[in-house]
Amino acid sequence: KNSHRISSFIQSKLMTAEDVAYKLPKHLTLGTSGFTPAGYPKMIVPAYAKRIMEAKKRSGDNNEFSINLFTGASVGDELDGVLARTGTLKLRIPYQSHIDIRKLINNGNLNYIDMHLSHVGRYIREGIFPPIDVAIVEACDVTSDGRIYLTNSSGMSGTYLALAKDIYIELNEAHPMEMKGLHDMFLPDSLHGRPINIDHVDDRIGTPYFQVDPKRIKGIVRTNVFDSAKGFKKPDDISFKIANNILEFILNEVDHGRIPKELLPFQSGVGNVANAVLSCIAADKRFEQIEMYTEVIQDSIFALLDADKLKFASTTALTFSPQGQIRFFNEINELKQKFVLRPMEISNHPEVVRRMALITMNTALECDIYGNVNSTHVLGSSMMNGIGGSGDFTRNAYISVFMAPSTAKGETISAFVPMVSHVDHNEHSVQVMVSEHGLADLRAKTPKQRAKLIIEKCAHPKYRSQLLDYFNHAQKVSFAQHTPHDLKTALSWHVRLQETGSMLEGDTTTKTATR
Ligand code: 0RQ
Repeated sequence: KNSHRISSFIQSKLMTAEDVAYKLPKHLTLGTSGFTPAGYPKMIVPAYAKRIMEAKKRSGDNNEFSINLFTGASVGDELDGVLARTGTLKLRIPYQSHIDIRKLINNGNLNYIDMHLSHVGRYIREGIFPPIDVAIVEACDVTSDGRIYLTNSSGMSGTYLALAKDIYIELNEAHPMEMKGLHDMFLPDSLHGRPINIDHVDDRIGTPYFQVDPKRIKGIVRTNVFDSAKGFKKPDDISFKIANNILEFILNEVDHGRIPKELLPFQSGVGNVANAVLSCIAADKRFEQIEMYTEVIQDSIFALLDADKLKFASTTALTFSPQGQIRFFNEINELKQKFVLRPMEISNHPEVVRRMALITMNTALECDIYGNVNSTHVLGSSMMNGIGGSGDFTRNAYISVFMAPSTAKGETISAFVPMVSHVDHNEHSVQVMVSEHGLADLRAKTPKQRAKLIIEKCAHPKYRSQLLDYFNHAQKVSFAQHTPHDLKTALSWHVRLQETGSMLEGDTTTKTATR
């Protein structure tokens, strides 16, 4: 554990989490640091939740408090969990992955606006969303002239610090002072802005801190806690197969001169498959050094570092397990040269993403035979996490790849369906679809050619003939032949899943509908 030098400025602002909890308004729009879940505040909000619960007990009034919670992306239980359990959350933006928040959303008890992360700042600056009353941001240092040095994520911190009426800082001493210098703080102009001059993954255009008028900092709470990111799970066989299919595709693109030999920067989402891709690159002699331009870096980066294959990584969060955090902090001086943390308004900005010429790799819940992807809604209605940055990156990618295991829930669900029950990424943006069975290169293909490829290459053998039957039948009854559909049965797989617990025709082994 580190012990920070507490300056007289910090000393003059010190408060306990409980002190702050009693200063926060009862009706609050709160903007916090934190992204997937890294660098989020961990002490003040649990104290505030305690205050709310005590007040509720005393008065029995459920409407005495109401909270809108704005973050960068998903945050830990100390923020999403404790607030969800107070029953006072009214609005949550823009991305979450907490079980209690998800329950509230899907029971219809919490307004959730699922949006492209690159749009969030604008919506707040322009007053489309309510203004930020209070920003609570985790930092590793604060200076008397108001320079705030962030911790494991950048997310929306800069924007909330710029816009909030009051600022509270959690000074987290678990982070070494050497974290200073990792961040590159720069916010875009509104409307006709200056170009964002990032030409290379490692370009810096801002400052390592975000500066505010120190008078706006109303209090500083000392903490010493790690982020609650889960431990690193070794990718499974299916993830490795998907990863290998992607890498073979990339090498083939290099052979055809469409990707340079030194490759292009990678963006990858969170989860098993994303980790497997990096593990495979680390182990595969055909790959030398790679660059990342992404939102989230997980523990799988260490395999690349150990193989000396990481040239540079630009991200908005370092989402490490406790072991990963310890390793990163121990090697911070060395590793600092290879990382930059950017605000998500920059990391996800279409202008920069397009200029970076990225190979993007994100995960689909389901994909239809024509290449439309659903990443967010189970059975068209139940929110999983949110679109996050996947749309920002996909739409502006040099090559956009979507990956999915071909089935879910013990093969009762096919990830490849006649028509997706919700569209996040449409057929015009999805260029490559891949499962453990193979890869469908959808570029320059007509809808009917795409359908054949997706069924043949990606679908699970168990569902292939059922998909072909649909496709053949659709061509017979469709209103027109460009993108043939039978509108009567296009969503029948989802209806069957809801009614019988399986998408498979004649499957009598399951009875419970999946939620
Ligand atoms: O549920 O654990 O209960 O079995 O969905 O699926 O396979 O564990 O995959 O953790 O990578 O999540 C799309 C949700 C995938 C994620 C999604 C069930 C499956 C399992 C999770 P169980 P896996 P992952 C960077 C980019 C959108 C945002 C994004 C996501 C659970 O990747 O949120 O990409 N993406 N952001 O069983 C019903 C289906 C299903 C299904 C899988 N068709 N129907 N359930 N599952 N397919 C990050 C940010 O932007 C911040």
